Amino acid sequence: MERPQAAQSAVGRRKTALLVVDVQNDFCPGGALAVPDGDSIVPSINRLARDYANVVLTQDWHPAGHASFASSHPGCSPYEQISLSYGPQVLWPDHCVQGTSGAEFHPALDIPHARLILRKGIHKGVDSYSAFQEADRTSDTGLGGYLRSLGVDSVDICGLATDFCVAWTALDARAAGFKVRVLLHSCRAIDLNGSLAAAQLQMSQAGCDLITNG
Ligand code: VGL
Ligand code: ZN
Repeated sequence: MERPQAAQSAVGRRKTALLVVDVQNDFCPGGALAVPDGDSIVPSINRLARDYANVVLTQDWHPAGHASFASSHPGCSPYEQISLSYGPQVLWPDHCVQGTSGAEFHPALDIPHARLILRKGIHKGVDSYSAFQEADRTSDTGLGGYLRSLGVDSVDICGLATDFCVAWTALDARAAGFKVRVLLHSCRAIDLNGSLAAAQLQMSQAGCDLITNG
């Protein structure tokens, strides 16, 4: 016998997780690395999240003196690119330092049923835009295995910033074999030297669906 429609869609929803990337004070207006309009996506993310049984929040979570901070490299300024042992690294203002208010989620983010908070960028010498793999491209965060073990085969991604942590997370999710939709209306970008256009091209070339409506 056919399963009822409601049961089918409930199962479908469980197979798709919502990843809410870095909706933190430091990435919102007034924060250390404010993304223009970053806080404007919070209401739509709260609404969106109600439709998902599996929600993962990511949190950029750096120790003081992190390698991605310009202040850790004498003579360097924020938004400059340098070369680290694992490759090129954009330098940022100090942001999302572990335990500070800037690292907390935006106070209006309201997703009490989120089941995992994944902290990334926790190693002093290695950045991690991606929620799946650190910038050395070898250290795994465990997120792929976690999602697989729940039977998740597809991820919808929203949050901050479209052209850095959202994009790297989307590309790594594809590389790990997940279907990927990027909900662009619930993302905002930093857009540094054309980084938004480049990230969108890379994501679509990698087979991510970029969703602009909704
Ligand atoms: C991010 C720059 C540095 C992001 C995190 O969440 O997109 N960008 N750290
Ligand atoms: Zn960071």
